[in-house]
Amino acid sequence: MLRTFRQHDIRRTELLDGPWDFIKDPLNAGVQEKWYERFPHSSQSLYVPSCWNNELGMYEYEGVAWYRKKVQITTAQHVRLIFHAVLGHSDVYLDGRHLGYHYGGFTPFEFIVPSLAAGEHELVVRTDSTLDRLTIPTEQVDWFHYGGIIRPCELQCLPDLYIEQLKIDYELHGTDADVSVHVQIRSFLQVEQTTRLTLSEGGRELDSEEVRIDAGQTVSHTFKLLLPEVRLWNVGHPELYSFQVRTEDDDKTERIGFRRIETKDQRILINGTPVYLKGVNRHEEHPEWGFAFPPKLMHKELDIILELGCNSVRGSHYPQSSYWLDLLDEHGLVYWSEIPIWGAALPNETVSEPLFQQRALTMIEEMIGLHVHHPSVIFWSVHNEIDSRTQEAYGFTQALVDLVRSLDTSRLVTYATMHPLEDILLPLFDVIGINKYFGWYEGEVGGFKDMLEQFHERAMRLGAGDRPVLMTEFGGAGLSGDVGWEPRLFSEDYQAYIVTEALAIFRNDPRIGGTFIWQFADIRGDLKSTSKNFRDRARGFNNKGLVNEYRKPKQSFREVRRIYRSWS
Ligand code: ADA
Repeated sequence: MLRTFRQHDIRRTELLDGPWDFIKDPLNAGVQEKWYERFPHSSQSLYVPSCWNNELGMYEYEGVAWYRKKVQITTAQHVRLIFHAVLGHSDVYLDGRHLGYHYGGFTPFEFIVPSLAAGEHELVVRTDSTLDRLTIPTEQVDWFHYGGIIRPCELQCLPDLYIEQLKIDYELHGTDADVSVHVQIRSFLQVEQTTRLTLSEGGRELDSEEVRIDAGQTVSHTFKLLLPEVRLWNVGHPELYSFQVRTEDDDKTERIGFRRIETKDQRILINGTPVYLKGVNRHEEHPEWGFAFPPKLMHKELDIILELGCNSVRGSHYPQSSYWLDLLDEHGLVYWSEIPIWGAALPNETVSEPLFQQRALTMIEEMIGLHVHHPSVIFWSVHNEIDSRTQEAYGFTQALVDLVRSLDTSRLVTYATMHPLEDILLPLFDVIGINKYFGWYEGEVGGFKDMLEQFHERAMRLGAGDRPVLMTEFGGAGLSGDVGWEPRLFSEDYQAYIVTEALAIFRNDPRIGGTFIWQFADIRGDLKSTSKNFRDRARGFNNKGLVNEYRKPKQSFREVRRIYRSWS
């Protein structure tokens, strides 16, 4: 399931979930041997969506793999094929014809196939999960980068005139909203055609317009309306509005929430009121499902996060499922969305490489396209822990930030720095996130105080003293079940000690606007990276979760619950 609500009442859509033929291609022979025309006999089938690393014998497999699905089309029709997320490089073939290539991992891409004949068709996908120095993330990364088609593949049947895009913008004046609903309609016809376009909200018709579309063209139409006294979305007050656009043969629904995000005097304001963020870092990962995290579990995840007393989640370190964001919208939690640039071990030269930069820009564009209507999203984050002390980083970051601002000015642009005392990027951002591990990687947990003093003073000098500062990562590992009488390294007790001490320090610093504990749940680590860089990862896991990988609470969970719930 993709969303918690219906996006189409008229358009026919089908998820191609279920078993697909599957074959590994470790020697990369498939393209040469034209497997997209003659798919080799495969005894294996794999459920889609899933990650292949959760299957027997494939725990560590990184590389190329092929998928095939037979698709039945009952009558000739225009078809839209949407891949909601495939990890790494993907090439898609339909009946032996190359439809296109996509690089990414956590955002959708699509192909339109006009007038597809009735009958059986063969859909083949070649994927390559290999990480290298120019992939995002690169080969040095602190999570297990699974492979596979991790979110559903969707087949939509399109009418001759179809709604290609629906984008909703608004401006608030008090509680009155100036709303613009931008609709793009595309025609497959050889002749000019008119259609009636109708806009409604929550089932109530708001406007209707006759639109003319030239043969084979796309036309844009914007509905402008003033909605007086809208109910505002806020933390804990999830007021939502569903806008539907329909033609005679097609429709699309998008859901938004009205709220105003600003910063003032180091505070984040939602609808003019400061909010202190009580959050966790969440990887969308589970030992049985990898990144193909099932919606049912998201409901439980949300319950646990609410039980903890959180009002916000950082989506570390990549765009997470729309279904998850729907749940956050519906429960009034704030979300931080970011692309998977994980920089702690990123060489400086990499950020200047044109291919790497292009991939990052595309990922930003796709992330914003995916999440732009969710009221829960109030941060767009452009990278995590790159070497923010260098001119290379400055140039690269400037380009990313400019792109975000050209696409969306209604949210805050941010990042997470691991060099708070030497970082030269601070003035580029609306909000600054700090990742630091006193009590774990460096010194005593009390070291946060001194670091923050120096940081605030430096931010002031650099002209960024008014920016809200969030503690976006801090914590330590606690092996689930390892408890004792004193807080030994790696025990649940020591982890709970670090986290509680750190939270007390941050809460006492009036210049900190929120805390995101690293991390919500234990996650599987990447062995290639782990063996080189992360020798402290017992079990091959990053054990800094407040709950273990099966979401069983550790002592730190109970301590944080007590603290977060006591903070108003
Ligand atoms: C970094 C990084 C996280 C994780 C963490 C850790 O700050 O952003 O992804 O690797 O450190 O556990 O060391």
